[in-house]
Amino acid sequence: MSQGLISSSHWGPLRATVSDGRLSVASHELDPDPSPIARNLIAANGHRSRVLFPMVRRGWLDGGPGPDAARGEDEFVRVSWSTLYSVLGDELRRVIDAYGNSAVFGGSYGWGSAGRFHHPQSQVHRFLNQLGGYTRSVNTYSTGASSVILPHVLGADVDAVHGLTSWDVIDRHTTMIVAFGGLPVKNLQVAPGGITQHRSAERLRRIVADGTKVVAISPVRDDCPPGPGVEWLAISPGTDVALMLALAWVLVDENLHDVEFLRTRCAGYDEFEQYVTGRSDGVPKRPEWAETVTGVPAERIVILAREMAAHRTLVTVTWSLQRARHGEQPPWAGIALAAMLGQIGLPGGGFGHGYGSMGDVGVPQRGLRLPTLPQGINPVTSVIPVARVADMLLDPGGRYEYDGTVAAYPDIRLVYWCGGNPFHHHQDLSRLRRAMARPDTVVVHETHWTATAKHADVVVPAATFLERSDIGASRNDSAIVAMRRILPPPGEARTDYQTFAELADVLGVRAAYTENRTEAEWLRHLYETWTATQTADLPDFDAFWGAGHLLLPSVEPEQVMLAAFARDPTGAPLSTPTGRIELTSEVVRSFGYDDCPAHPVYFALEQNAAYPLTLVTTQPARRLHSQLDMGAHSQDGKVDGREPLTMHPGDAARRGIADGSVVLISSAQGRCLASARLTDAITSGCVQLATGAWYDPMDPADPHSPCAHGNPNALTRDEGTSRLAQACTGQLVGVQVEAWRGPVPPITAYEPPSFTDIHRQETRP
Ligand SMILES: Nc1nc2c(c(=O)[nH]1)N[C@H]1C(S)=C(S)[C@@H](COP(=O)(O)OP(=O)(O)OC[C@H]3O[C@@H](n4cnc5c(=O)[nH]c(N)nc54)[C@H](O)[C@@H]3O)O[C@H]1N2
Ligand SMILES: Nc1nc2c(c(=O)[nH]1)N[C@H]1C(S)=C(S)[C@@H](COP(=O)(O)OP(=O)(O)OC[C@H]3O[C@@H](n4cnc5c(=O)[nH]c(N)nc54)[C@H](O)[C@@H]3O)O[C@H]1N2
Ligand SMILES: [Mo]
Repeated sequence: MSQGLISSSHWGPLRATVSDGRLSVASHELDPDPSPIARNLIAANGHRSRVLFPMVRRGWLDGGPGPDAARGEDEFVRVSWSTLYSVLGDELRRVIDAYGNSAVFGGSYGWGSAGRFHHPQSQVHRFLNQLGGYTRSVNTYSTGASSVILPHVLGADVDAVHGLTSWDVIDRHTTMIVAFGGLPVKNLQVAPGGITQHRSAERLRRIVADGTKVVAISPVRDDCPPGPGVEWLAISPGTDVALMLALAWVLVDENLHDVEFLRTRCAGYDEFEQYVTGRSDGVPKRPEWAETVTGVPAERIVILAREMAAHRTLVTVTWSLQRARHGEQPPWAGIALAAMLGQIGLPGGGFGHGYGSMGDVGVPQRGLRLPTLPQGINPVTSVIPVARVADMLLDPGGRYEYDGTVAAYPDIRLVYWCGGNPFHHHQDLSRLRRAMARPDTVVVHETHWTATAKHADVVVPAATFLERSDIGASRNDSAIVAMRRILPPPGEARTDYQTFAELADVLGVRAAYTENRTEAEWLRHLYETWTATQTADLPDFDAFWGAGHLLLPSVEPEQVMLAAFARDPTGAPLSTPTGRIELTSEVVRSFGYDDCPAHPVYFALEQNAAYPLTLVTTQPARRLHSQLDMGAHSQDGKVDGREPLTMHPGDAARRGIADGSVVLISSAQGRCLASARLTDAITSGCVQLATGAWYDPMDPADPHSPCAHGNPNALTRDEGTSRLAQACTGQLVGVQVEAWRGPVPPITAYEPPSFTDIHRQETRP
């Protein structure tokens, strides 16, 4: 029997013990394949980068609220909790009274930590709703383009589409997987809210080991586990749609497409075919054309198309492909290709989205409502697509288009972030610094001194998930976990709930916010209101809490996406205007967007001769985003403390770059350092740098100084996918790489800012 108190994280459940103040973390016996990301927890606990006390930025405290370019370089002043509640309460009141609730941006995008009650976004939204609401954001950085295009094409929400064919069905029925973006196992460690029993990686490895033909189309070889049937098809990043169109061209040319499926289940195929054959635009999408664009040999494209038609084929597209300019196109073109094969709705065939992107994709969907903290009602109608945050702050009143609408950016005076790290997730960080200089006040609740916390005026020290009790649950997970408080919060850190309750008190809405419940009472309440909605006979709260987890009834594992529709398209129509799969969308056409026309189209990446390499900014294998980057597992992946840039030896030799040396990466937006890692497992012309190294501008006073640590968002471009989705395009950016000849700067990202302690009248460090 394992020892230790149970908790749960986005990368899985764990058991933790504390002896002599030292934390140790072990896996949970329920989990057959625990993630080593948990190792990062040890160093993060008690790390110098923890926010220990309420802090207010010097310039804001002395000069009052207002735009200030000193955010990010100023020092802080330690204040008491009562001072913090009073100055922050006054400021919220001032902004809301003077400018209205839409002047408060409370989108607060980010993953926070596992736990349904302390879910930071739910807490901040519930709090701001008690005050009359806030400007919110819609969609995600994850699937921002898909979430807008897929409803037009399939009449379904992206969450209802991704991975709906389960791994079990793929294992049993699929004979060929054509994986655009590959099937990277590294990404299967996590799911929002946690994975109690990691099984996806093992299922994928088994499918691959069994000899299933897998064509992993990616600039990176390691994007698929090795197996006898695995072929790496190296492709130039951003060109997948060209390959899809050429495969479609061969299907038409050799009459291998399923005319009946296209006629009865799809709308607008003819127009798409005219584009494929070049009758509409004069460019036949022949394999020879695609070879010059993608780097994939034309003969291979011809044979691949024949193989796809001959097999039970799953066409899958990772989410990464839609996190780029014109990101609407790869999932749409992937659906068109799968539709031409006519296997949508057949077990193991058709289209998939996000296999290899997230641990819960391909896990049978439970459609489970989770225990959820009610957020209340937000009467404010002002809203932005999530990745347009810097545009909003820099251009109040500016007009933008989105999914057929035109709207104006609100005039934001106060930015409130709780549970996210925009200096991790957003693009073009020096532009974000300029944007964050614009509002009167920036408030950040953080556990650690991230770059976002350093750019705030009011920094609220937050307890981590190990420092509070909660209920861990995730949408398709097999269990619900009783998360126990393992440690007391260090210094004066408090849970976000405690902070909001006290702030609500200052603002006269405490009872509405807390409903007079303590944390323990809320957990019981959320559990009981949740069990009341479930049909299964579930244990009461005390039994659940005592047991440590609750295994949920198993679900039908043989799920197949769009099976009912494919069997009977008129009896079970899709929720599109035609009831069919829209390969041409009249609704999208009616928007008149040249950057997202009526059917899938190939757009070439913008080229800039000064930045001839394409940087791919993938999810980090050794951490979750920026979280716990100071931990041992994350640090073990760095070279001399810097994030590695994967590069082809030929590209390196031409630039005089040696393996392990420090390089300077430049883009039209900015610069950062990294350590070169040379390997022929990457396509020439492409370099790769994972996200999540904490942003570390060499000179915080100069917004254009390079990041010393290797944060790719110092380089990326802050531009929407298209006028349709306006989604994040952070995955790809044109760069140049050169050997770094200057003195190698230290990594200072984890150092807390200097602050004055008015209690002790001293300055640190
Ligand atoms: N270039 C590029 N950029 C990308 C991507 C990419 O592919 N390329 N991917 C994008 C994607 S898909 C995503 S989802 C985003 C991820 O972006 P984020 O979700 O913003 O990244 P995290 O590092 O998870 O940030 C969560 C923050 O919450 C804090 N936190 C954790 N628990 C708590 C808590 O209980 N309370 C409070 N107050 N804070 C807490 C953590 O310390 C951390 O700083 O990044 C996006 N950015
Ligand atoms: N370990 C770990 N796992 C994670 C996360 C994490 O932070 N850490 N984050 C999670 C989150 S929030 C999300 S949204 C998902 C994201 O899931 P994805 O967006 O799918 O993940 P990425 O790792 O960014 O990209 C997957 C692969 O796509 C390939 N790729 C990139 N561009 C192209 C291209 O143009 N063409 C082709 N063919 N391939 C390309 C890259 O080589 C990369 O390895 O990951 C989740 N999983
Ligand atoms: Mo994501």
